[in-house]
Amino acid sequence: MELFHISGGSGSRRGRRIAAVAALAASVALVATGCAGSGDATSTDSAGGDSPGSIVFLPKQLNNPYTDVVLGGGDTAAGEIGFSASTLGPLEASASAQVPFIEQATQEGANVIVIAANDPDAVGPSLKQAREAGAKIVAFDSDTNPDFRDVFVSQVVAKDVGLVQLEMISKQLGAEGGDIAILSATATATNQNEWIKYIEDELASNPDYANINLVTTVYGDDDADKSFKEAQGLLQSYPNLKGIISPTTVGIAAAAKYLSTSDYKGKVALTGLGLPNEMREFVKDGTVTEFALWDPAQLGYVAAYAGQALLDGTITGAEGDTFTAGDLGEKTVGADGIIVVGPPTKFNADNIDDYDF
Ligand code: RAM
Repeated sequence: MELFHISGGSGSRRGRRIAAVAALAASVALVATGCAGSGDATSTDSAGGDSPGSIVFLPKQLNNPYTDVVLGGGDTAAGEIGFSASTLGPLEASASAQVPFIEQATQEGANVIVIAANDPDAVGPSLKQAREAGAKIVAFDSDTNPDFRDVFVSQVVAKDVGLVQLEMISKQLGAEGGDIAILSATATATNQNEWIKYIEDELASNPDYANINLVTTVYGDDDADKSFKEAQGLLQSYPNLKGIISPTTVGIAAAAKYLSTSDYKGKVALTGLGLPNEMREFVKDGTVTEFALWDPAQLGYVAAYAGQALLDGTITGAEGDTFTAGDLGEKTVGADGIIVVGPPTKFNADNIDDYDF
């Protein structure tokens, strides 16, 4: 089992973020050369002996550029708070891949576990054990079954994530509409599945979208190569396809790469959720008109502060609880223990150069 650790650093906020990304790159490089093992944690007390406790970040997978940005924000907040911070996680986003890492975090006595679940239930028994051992559980990015966590930090209201993608594809298809497909992440991912459900519900109920026909949903597993092949396969299976929605940064970048050198460039619309730095070239070359996302660093940042608030008793996860998330100010726990970070942003040729993540 491959295992990674990133120690929480000290120094300036910018320095900490860079350190986290560099450490991540080094860890992945170790795997690439076959040197990775189940190494022990080497967490750093970033408050110099006065740490409020330890926080472990457990993203869906480590080798995903989106994860790097999220962890950068988490590390910044952990440094501000004084948490001893580390990161554990698998290289693939499969349903049960996170379980051994949760168990390890529990054995190491983690006070807070921040997890983006690859499957809402597969992580349940191990999270239950972590809680019994005293850990607070913050889900972020992709929720667990609510029974297994204290709060869920959601980037954007889930329904709005679905609807913004439908609005964009509808605008790009124009009055004619046509057949579309979805290229998603894994089939078990809580976040994508929830967004897709809102897209399907809206397609079925909103007459504005009567001219759009969703023909299939395929899964690239947040693996760039598999996502590329799935995009290629969609156009082979559905030669009349007019558009693709990819609600994953890995999927949309891979589909854009495929379309950009195919005959479908500029003819088949592609939208969804992407990182501006990965999508810039495809916006500039005319493959993609518009896509959306949020600031992933803010997600990690708020999640760490939510962990602190749970640990010091400021919040319990009850609706109406409030806490201060550092520079991002006061956040409120909503229904079902959900904390929303902010609205989505749409990126296109006019504004993409204003963003650097
Ligand atoms: C991918 C992951 C992540 C999701 C983003 C939009 O990086 O699936 O969970 O939030 O896309």
